Amino acid sequence: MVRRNISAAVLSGVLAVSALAGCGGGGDDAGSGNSGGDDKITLGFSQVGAESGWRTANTKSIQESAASAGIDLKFSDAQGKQENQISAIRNFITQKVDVIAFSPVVTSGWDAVLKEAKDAGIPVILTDRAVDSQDTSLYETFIGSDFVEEGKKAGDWLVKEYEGKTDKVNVVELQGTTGSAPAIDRQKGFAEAIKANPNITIVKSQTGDFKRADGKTVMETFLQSTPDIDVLYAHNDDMGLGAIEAIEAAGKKPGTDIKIITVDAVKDGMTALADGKINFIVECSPLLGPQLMDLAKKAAAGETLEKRVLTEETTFTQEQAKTELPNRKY
Ligand code: GYE
Repeated sequence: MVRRNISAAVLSGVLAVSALAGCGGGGDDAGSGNSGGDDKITLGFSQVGAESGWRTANTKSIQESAASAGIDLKFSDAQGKQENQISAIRNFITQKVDVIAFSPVVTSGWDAVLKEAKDAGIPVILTDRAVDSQDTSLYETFIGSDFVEEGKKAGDWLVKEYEGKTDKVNVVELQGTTGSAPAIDRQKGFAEAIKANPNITIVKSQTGDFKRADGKTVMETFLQSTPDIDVLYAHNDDMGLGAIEAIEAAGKKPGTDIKIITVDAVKDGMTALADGKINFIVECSPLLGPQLMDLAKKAAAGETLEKRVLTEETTFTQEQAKTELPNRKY
């Protein structure tokens, strides 16, 4: 099949790489070689799960962009478990896919399986979340947001909000999945941003696993144990939305009695922001699909990729949310 929007040079590069991959196991894989054959790139993608609105939008972006880029996507949902991701990656290696991409649920414990992919000659692209592997040759590139920066933006807003005031500000924090890059970094960036203001303190911090239901139950325990909460910082919209339910059930007004800062800016979060129930959202874009497909094609063609590809993002106040909401795609 003749494919659209792919240059002859890239195409021949792709063919060369798939031919090599075919020879790697001594096999005689069909499809690589003659023009007119099915020379599609195969991308194995291991997704974290479906824990949040962000994740659902991310999955959709990856599936749709693979289809429009003419990439054969093998998609695997790990249901939040690292061991599922490791076995999905091993399966992709056995299937001799051209490229592997995955969004690591936690940062540590990847060296062995990444080494297996490297030994098999299959390039790996980290998508959305980082790993803590010291050997950066184990992956080609890492595409995603700067989570420390996101945490900083959240903290900077808070510092500004209480500028010139010396009263104690009690903050509770709902952390993302324990050991995940966004939870580690969003905590770090936020703590850095508020540290020069000793009146602003984090009085409680616990994981809500990036899930709405957990955000609600953890917020319930925060409300029971800590009567004077001024601010909630939730590492994603979903946990913030769950917490809003708990706050309302406790007879308090979210956004007024307790100020709320979240990260992501998915439609439900933006709606709560426009309604005055959330005060500030730091955007984290899940629309990584198109760039990922581009990088996958380049990796399959043997090109050297930039080691870090950053996503561009912004922040939203309540007023900005009202303007943005009609255009929000996810
Ligand atoms: O913020 C959260 C999701 O890794 C950036 O994971 C992602 C985070 C996102 O569950 O909603």
